[in-house]
Formats: sequence, structure tokens, C-alpha cells
Amino acid sequence: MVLKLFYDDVCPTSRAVLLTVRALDLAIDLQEVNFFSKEQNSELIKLNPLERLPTLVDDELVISDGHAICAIKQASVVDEKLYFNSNVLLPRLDHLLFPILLFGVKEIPKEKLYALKEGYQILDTFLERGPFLLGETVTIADFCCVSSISTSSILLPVSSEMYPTLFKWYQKCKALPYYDKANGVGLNKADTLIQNKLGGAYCKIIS
Ligand SMILES: N[C@@H](CCC(=O)N[C@@H](CS)C(=O)NCC(=O)O)C(=O)O
Repeated sequence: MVLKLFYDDVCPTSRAVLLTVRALDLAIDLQEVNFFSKEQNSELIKLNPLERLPTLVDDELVISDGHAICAIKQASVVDEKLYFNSNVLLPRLDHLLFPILLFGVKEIPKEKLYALKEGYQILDTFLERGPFLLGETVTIADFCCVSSISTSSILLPVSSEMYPTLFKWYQKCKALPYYDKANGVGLNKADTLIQNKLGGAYCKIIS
């Protein structure tokens, strides 16, 4: 049976899965779902009561975590960096973005920005042995982290002076042949969405 993926490319973890799908050239049935009206997709709700995106269906198996979906197709040596993304980068990004996207908040508290900067700093250190997170070859750990970092860079651009290694890695990820299709398109949508939510309050923060 062909794998089926429910996703919204506005969401970073959906894009991490799209990067994995494109890199491995997997045959997959892509089902785009709007995150803001996902409850209208009865098939998704039936399969996944958590209503989480992304959700992958592989015959009887339903997986509703982007990191776990990526890992189905790649060995578990990357686990540590995946957990760094799911336990450090993503929650810090969510704490910043969700109030803006869902509750009309237009100001970014200093402490939340500090937490995100700390995430950038840790990743910058992780990448010292680069060029990718696990060395010479790009892995799903890079896909998961770049989908988060690219989203957070909408609010906090990756400074080449403060995070030189992270900056170089981000440029390298952006140069991957499938990057634009798998991550760039949804990222632009996320950028527009955030700008609309912030309205006049929108400004890039120069760290
Ligand atoms: N740990 C999950 C996080 C996924 C996640 O938070 N997805 C959001 C969209 S960006 C979602 O579907 N949230 C459901 C909700 O808030 O109702 C993963 O790695 O896939």
C-alpha cells in the first residue's frame, strides 16, 4: 500500500517529513490539510484523535509525530539530534509562535526570545564538526532542525556573526536540490501568515 501523509506545509514538522520524502524519493500520497480547519477532515480525525499534523498512514500503522515519521526510513543514530529538535527547538518556537498565531498576541517577550537564541547557540556548537549535524552527509536530523530554524528565522534571523556555523549550515540546507519545493514553499506561506497576524507590529528582530 502507498504511504499516505496528512500535512500542512505551514507547519515545520510537516516540512521535515516533506524533506525526507523528497530526499529519499518515496512514493507517497500527499494529503494537504489546513491546520486551522483540520477538524473538517473526517479521515484524519478518525485515524488520529490527537488531530496532529503531520500524520502518516502506512497500511494499519498510523504515526503522528514528524520525527518518528522521518525515522521510519533512516537509522536511529540520529535520535539525539531529533530529540534536540523535538524537546528544545520546537517547544521554544511554539511558545513564541502559538500566542501570535492563535491568540492575537503582537509582542514577543524577551525571555522567549532568549530561549530561542539559546537554541541557536547550542545548534551552532553541535555543528562545529559539520557541515551537517552528523558530519558529511545530510540526514533527517538536518531536515527536522532546518524546518524549525527556517520557521524561527522569520522572527529571529540567523545572524552570520553570532552563529557562524549555524549560518553556514542553513545556507547548505537551502542549497539542497529539493529544499525549495519541500520547505521553501510552506515557509513562505508561514512568513505571510505571521506577517498578517502581527500586522503593523511585524518587524525582523536583529539579534
Ligand atoms: N511533536 C509533533 C508536533 C507536531 C505539531 O505540534 N503539529 C501541530 C501543527 S504545527 C498540530 O498539528 N497541532 C495540533 C493542535 O494544536 O491542535 C511532531 O513532531 O510532529
